[in-house]
Amino acid sequence: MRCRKCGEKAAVNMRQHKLALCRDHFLEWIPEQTQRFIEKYRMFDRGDRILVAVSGGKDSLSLWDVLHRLGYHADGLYIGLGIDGGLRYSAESQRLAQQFADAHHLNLIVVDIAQQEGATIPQAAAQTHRGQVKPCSLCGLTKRHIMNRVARQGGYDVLATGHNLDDEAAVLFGNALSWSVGYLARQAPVLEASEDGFVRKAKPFCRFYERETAAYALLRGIEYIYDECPHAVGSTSIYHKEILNRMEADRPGLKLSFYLAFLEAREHGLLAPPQPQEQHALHPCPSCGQPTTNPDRCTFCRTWDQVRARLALPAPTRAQP
Ligand code: Q46
Ligand code: ZN
Ligand code: ZN
Repeated sequence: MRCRKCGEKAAVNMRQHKLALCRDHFLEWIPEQTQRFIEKYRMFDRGDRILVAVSGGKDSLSLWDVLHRLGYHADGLYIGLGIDGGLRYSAESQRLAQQFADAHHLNLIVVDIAQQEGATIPQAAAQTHRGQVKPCSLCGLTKRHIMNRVARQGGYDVLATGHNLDDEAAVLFGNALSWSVGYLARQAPVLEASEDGFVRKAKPFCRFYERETAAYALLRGIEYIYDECPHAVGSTSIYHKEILNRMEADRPGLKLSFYLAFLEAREHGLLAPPQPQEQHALHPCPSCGQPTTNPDRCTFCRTWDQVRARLALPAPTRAQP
C-alpha cells in the first residue's frame, strides 16, 4: 500500500476513507482535518481560550497536541479520580498527562478529587446506593461538575474533549435504541454555552475513528495510558462499540455514515429544533453556584454532602464560580 500524496510506503490505511498515507502525511492530515471540523462546526476561534479535558489517554493527549500545533491557546485539565484497580490507573494517567504538559511547556490544571472533596471516587461511590456496583455514575457527575467549574472560574471560552467517532457512534447507538430524544437532541460536535452557566463544549475529534487517533498518538510518539479505566470493563458503551465494530468490519465507513447522517437529520430538525443545553428552568445551586434544575442544591452537592456525612468528613471550603 502506497501513500496517496507521495507514493512512499503507507503507514496508515483508512479503508473507510479509501485513503492510505505515509507517516509524515498522516501526521499532517490529522491536524488539517481537525482544523476543518473546528471551522465546519464553528467550535472556536484563534482568540478563544480553550480548556482541554485531559485523561492521559490517546484521544485527549492527541487533541491537546493537535490544538497546540495548530496555534490555539489550550490549557489542560486533569481530574484525579483516585482509581487504582491494581493498575495505579489514576497515578499513571496523571504522570503521563503531566509529562506531556512539561515536554510541550503547556499549562496543566490538576484537580484532585480526594483533596478537594474528601474522598476518592471509589471511596465515595461505596457510600452511595448506585455506586456500590459501579462508580461510573458518581464519576461522570463529578467530572462534568468539575470541568464546568474550572472552565467558568478560569474564564475559558470553551471546554474541549477528546471524544472520537467510536465514542460518538456508540452513544448515538445507545440513545437510538432507547429513543432518548432529549439526549439525542443534545448530541452534537459543539454545544453552545447557556446563559445559566454551562460553558460551551466542543469535540474536535468527533469524526476521527479511534484507530486514527491511536495511530496519531503512536506515530507522533505521544506516551499515553494504554489501559482503560478498570471500571469501564463490561459497560454498555463498550458492548455497543463491539457491535458497531463488527458491522464496520463488513461495511467500512458504516460508523462514520451512521454519525454523519444523524447530524444531518438533526440539522434538518428531524428530532426537535436545536435546544439549549437544558430545557428546564435552571437556577444557581445555593451551595456551589453551578446551574441546576433541582429545586434546591445540585445533584453534585447533594451526593457529595451525603458521602461526607457518611464518612464523618467536614464540608469543603471553596470559592463559588
Ligand atoms: S466513568 Fe467509570 Fe469512566 Fe469514571 S469510573 Fe472509570 S469508567 S473513568 S469514562
Ligand atoms: Zn506521503
Ligand atoms: Zn451545587
